[in-house]
Amino acid sequence: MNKRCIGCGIILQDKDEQVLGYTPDLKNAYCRRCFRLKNYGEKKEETIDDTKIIEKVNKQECIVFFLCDYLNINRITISLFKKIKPKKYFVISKTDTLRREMKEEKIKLWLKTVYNIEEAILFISSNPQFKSNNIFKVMDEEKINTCYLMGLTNVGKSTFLNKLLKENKIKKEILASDKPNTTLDFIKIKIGDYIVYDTPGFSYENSILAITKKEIKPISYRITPNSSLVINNYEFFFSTPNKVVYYGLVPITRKFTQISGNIRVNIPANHDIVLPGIGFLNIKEPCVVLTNMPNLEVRLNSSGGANE
Ligand SMILES: Nc1nc2c(ncn2[C@@H]2O[C@H](COP(=O)(O)OP(=O)(O)OP(=O)(O)O)[C@@H](O)[C@H]2O)c(=O)[nH]1
Ligand SMILES: [Mg+2]
Repeated sequence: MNKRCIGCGIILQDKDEQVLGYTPDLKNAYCRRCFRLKNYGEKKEETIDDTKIIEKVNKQECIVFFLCDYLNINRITISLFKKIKPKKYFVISKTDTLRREMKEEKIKLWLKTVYNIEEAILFISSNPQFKSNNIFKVMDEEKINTCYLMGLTNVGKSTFLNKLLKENKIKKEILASDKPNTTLDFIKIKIGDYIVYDTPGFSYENSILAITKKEIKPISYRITPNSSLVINNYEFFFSTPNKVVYYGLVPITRKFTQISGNIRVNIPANHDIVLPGIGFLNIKEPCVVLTNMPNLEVRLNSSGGANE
């Protein structure tokens, strides 16, 4: 049987240095890429075929835990979730990054109303100080012993699996990192009677993906008429006064000039402009925004009860 790299799941080979999975010695546990990523933080970009991953999982008899951190909940990730056919759970990962005032029940209700999520919603964190939903208990209830951890790259799939391994005193470590697409192939891990698969993460087609690591700290802005907010090449111009709260992971700047974008978007009161891979802007007052961001998603805000 082909031996797989414990770091990323790819089949190990000692024939071609230019091909993924290369190791000079097949006795090694890690391929050369993972060895270098682990020891020197080096990594080349790899592309993952989202459709193939979903097609493969859709043929399995299993449960899918679809991980998504709070800032990456948007119509792109939700549409990936909806393509998954086996029994699935929507799992909010990295709950240690949520503000303490946010209530799980309120977030659940918002996901149901705004994104029509009918499935059960769970909350997990890899931080040992935070209580996670027990996925093994869920598997017992469903009477299925195989599960797949799926989701965008960097949402914490491998870190969560490492937490499960540690809690079950299994000395194995899957590679987890700040770099996108750390996991390259399915990694099968047996924990007692359960089989947990780690999978390669999906990526946004036209967007960066900033990594949620610390508590999300909203930043409030009082918008003066005829000024803009600029985030990662995207500009949002307001002609009327407003109050905006930014929940995001990349720097935001203000500009007091008209912008280049000419797409007009109507924003109802307390709605978000969604910034895939970054977070969102919560716009408090109804307004028209001028922007250069195409296909903008506007949705009802969820503060999870934090702003009530
Ligand atoms: N604060 C916080 N950070 C986390 C948590 N889980 C993972 N991270 C961080 O998020 C980054 C990505 O974690 P990974 O476990 O490699 O993510 P992944 O989903 O396996 O990514 P791919 O293999 O690329 O699909 C790492 O820097 C982790 O330290 C968590 O529960 N809380
Ligand atoms: Mg991974």
